[in-house]
Amino acid sequence: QEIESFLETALEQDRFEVYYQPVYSLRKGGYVTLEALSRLRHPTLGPVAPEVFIGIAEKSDQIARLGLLQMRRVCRFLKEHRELMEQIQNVKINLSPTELMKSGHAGRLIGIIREFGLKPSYFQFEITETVATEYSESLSQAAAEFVEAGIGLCLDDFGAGYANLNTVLKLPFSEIKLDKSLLVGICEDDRIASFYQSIVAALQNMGYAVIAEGVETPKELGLVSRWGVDLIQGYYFSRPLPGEALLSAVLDRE
Ligand code: G
Ligand code: G
Ligand code: MN
Ligand code: NA
Repeated sequence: QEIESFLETALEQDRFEVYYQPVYSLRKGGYVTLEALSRLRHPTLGPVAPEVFIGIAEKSDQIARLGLLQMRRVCRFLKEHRELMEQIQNVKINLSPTELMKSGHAGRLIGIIREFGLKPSYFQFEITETVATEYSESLSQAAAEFVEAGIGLCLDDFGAGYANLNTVLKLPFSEIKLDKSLLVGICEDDRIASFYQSIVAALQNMGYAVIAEGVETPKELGLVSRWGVDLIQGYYFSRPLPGEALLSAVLDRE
């Protein structure tokens, strides 16, 4: 409850931050995309976990307001750093079910991108499989608007709960992000390793680009790369970083 009113103040005063976690392409040998992740700091309690404030915000209109604020923040950052945009293919933004089912929200997000003079195709929206499960007319309509505008869709957290063929087929995803929980045990248990490898093969055979999330160790990296995964997001390469640190991490690599 205390966090709820703190959230309200943070929204009114635009006090959220955006961190960026770069995604590495093994084939290209460099970072090719970024995921924007919201951060919030309480003056006395310290950092509030995104799981906590996103969860609370999703219970009301707050999540849509947060989505619009963060969209502006990301656009402002990109506009100020054109050199980053030349290096990176797109930026991934997380969207919640509730905000997508709100009528007019998709159009407002696209409107912000255009207002900043940026290309919609420079963005990719991440939707969690739980979202895709709570399938609705308004969700598919929002997805169609995004695709029409040239915005790509990524199925987030695949394997964390509701992974099945229907979830994958429901919306026009171009990319699928394998949840970090799927990596647990791949180095120790051949069956778990086979499972991960098979999911990668199945999704790639269906035409999806696959991202391995949560890669932390050289051993994990070695395995997923042998299994044909090109896109790697994880602490092995980089944690989520504040804007300035992200710029030096991505631009220094050339
Ligand atoms: O780094 P991490 O703890 O940031 O993120 C936790 C979860 O919070 C992620 O699964 C991510 O999808 C979600 N998340 C982070 N930022 C945002 C945001 O701005 N909007 C939405 N809807 N979800 C977010
Ligand atoms: O939206 P999503 O749940 O995909 O957000 C990614 C989450 O995964 C963020 O909370 C981010 O901080 C976290 N994450 C990214 N890479 C790693 C990693 O290598 N290890 C762990 N433990 N978490 C990671
Ligand atoms: Mn995500
Ligand atoms: Na995820």
